[in-house]
Amino acid sequence: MRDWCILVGADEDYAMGLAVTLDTALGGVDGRVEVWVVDGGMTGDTRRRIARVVDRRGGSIRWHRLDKRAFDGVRVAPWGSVVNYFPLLAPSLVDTGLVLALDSDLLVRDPLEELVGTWERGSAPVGAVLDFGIRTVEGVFGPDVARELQIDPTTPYFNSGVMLIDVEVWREMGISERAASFAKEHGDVMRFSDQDALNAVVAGRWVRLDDRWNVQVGNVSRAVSHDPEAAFLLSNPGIVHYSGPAKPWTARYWGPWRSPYLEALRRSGWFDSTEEWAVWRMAHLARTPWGLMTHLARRSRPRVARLARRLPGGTRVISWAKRLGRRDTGLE
Ligand SMILES: [Mn+2]
Repeated sequence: MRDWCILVGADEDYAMGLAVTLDTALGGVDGRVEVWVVDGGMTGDTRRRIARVVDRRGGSIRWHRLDKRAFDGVRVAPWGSVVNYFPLLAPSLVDTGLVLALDSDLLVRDPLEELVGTWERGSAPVGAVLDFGIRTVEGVFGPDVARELQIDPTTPYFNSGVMLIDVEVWREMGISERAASFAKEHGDVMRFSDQDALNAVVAGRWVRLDDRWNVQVGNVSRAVSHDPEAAFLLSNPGIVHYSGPAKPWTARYWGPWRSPYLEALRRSGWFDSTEEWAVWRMAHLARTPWGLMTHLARRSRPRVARLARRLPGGTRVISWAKRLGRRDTGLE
């Protein structure tokens, strides 16, 4: 076993995303990696699927059931959950000196050893990527509150979606305890969850990792038209972070890196069979505007049609699609 491990945390809503994160993360690592999963509420079936994903890639899975009472009263973003605080469990769970804490909305493209290999042990409690949207702590707290909290307002602000945790330094500085109490006491001035609390207590003593290790698609793609660096990042990310409110496994997501994500989901080991994937894909497309129609119009193979018939209203959609198929809509 190596001297670093992966730490993730998710609930039922993010489980599908967790499958893609873990499959793509482990895909680029040779040999065995320990994967700690903080379970914020998953069904037995979901746990079975996640375990399979890790097993297929030769990882070794360790489960930890989140004790929500430990985080009673912390601030949670409206779209988030208390399981977002899973990185705070690093010092009490793992035996390794270095932990890679990953969000469950990632697509890992480059070998993680390249990232882990850059870390200089003992240099800081955390290595992370500068947040592409917020940049400095005053972006969250405002200059006055930041000063009241005794943090320089211009302190760089990191995104917590991809973090290298140096367990010894983190523990010495009491980051977990201090972040948890910050999130309880100062919830009213926070905008997000763990990320704000961690930035407040780390207060700039973090190492900036190369931006390509956490390309936050929402913010980066909005900047593409006026920022050549953003265009470069978006064209070749080491890790894609689907940081916006629409997640890529849902029908609402139409942003960059959509198709590669769905392809990665198909191959992730989440689905029990090709047929289960095909049925899921049909239902997914049916929820997108025009999606199913154009998909069927493009390739109305008998197999696809047979599967579509199983869905409510499937037959109607097929004849609709065939009619539409005579002209190319250019969608999807
Ligand atoms: Mn995220």
